[in-house]
Amino acid sequence: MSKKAIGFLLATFTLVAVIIYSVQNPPTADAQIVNYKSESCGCCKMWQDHLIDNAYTVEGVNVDRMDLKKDELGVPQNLRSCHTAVVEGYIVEGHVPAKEIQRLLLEKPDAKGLAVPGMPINSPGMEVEGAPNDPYDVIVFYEDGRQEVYASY
Ligand SMILES: [Cu+2]
Repeated sequence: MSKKAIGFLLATFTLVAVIIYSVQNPPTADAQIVNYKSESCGCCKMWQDHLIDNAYTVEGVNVDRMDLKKDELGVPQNLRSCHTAVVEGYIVEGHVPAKEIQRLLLEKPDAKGLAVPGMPINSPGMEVEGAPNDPYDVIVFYEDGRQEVYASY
């Protein structure tokens, strides 16, 4: 085999190894999520468990005044829910599915964050056995006030 052919094979093997590695270790796998919540909030805790089940590292931080925390982080009034999380500089407000956080971290839009306003029944962490699903949108919001539908459930 020529040196060139060996070089080509090595390059190919390296590329394949890198691809396999990145598929098995998506960039979100070691994303640190800090979740601000009230100590008494059960669904906030259930949402954290949903993230942990999806291989995120979550630190829950109990806050006395969530309204002040949301003011400080700049969560728009109309998008507010129970907990407010921060991941890689993005705000994640409310019961956003882990899948959409993964998409956010892959696409890295020039946005401020994602939100699921309110607390829709059967969104992650809001499971109610036997209750019909509340349809809901995941909203992406921007520094300049723009808000768009990111995903619909
Ligand atoms: Cu909640």
